[in-house]
Amino acid sequence: MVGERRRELFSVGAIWLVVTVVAEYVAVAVSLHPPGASREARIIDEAFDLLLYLAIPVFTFVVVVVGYSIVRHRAGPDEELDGPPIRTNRAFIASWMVVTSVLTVLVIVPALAGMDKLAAGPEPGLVIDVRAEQWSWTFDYAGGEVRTKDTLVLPVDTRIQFRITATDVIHSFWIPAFRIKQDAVPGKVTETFVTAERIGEFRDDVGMRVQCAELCGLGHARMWTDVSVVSQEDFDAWFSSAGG
Ligand SMILES: [Cu+2]
Repeated sequence: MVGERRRELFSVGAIWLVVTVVAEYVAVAVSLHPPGASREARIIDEAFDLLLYLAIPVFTFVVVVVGYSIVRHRAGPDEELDGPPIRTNRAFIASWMVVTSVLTVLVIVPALAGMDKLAAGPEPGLVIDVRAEQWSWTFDYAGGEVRTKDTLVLPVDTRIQFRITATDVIHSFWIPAFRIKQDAVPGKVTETFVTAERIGEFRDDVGMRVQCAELCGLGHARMWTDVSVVSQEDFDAWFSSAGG
């Protein structure tokens, strides 16, 4: 009986190990992220990957144990009695609590380290005031010297501070390719920082857009604006031609 149980534990452990190695390999080999175009996107994708690598063994453990039990221990067609009652297993409970506690602490690490990296950065080289309303975005550059509504034009490799507010209801300022999202709240100014690292625009990548991410009424889904990241020279030329 004990020998049989040991053999089963060994089989389950071996299957778990193999499935986990395969799943980790796939997770490393296949990129799950949509294209990223900012410094912040790299930091957030890194944290996401680390959390995924930590989650895989937990997921495969549950799937393998349940799958093994279903296949190996299903009741036969004539078995109508309940199985033997299981009251408790102190060793299992203790180790389960220790392992899950350690994992819980570990998943905090990439989040804290990532937030630290996001906060660290040079002084912003450009401040843009963002106003959200039903159902459009307005961008004021350098205190209102230049105002745009149709395209958010940004210089590459410059840390930009967005000061965000709303005039009517709560909206959310989200640029998928930059992995940043910040609520736009009436009567309040929220902020977020981003450093675009790739020249490009919406036509190359649908993630390059400001999209409202807080359901704000009938026009919510259409509340989006192109983002265009250009070189510093092109930005300066655009800025002066726009009246700045
Ligand atoms: Cu909105």
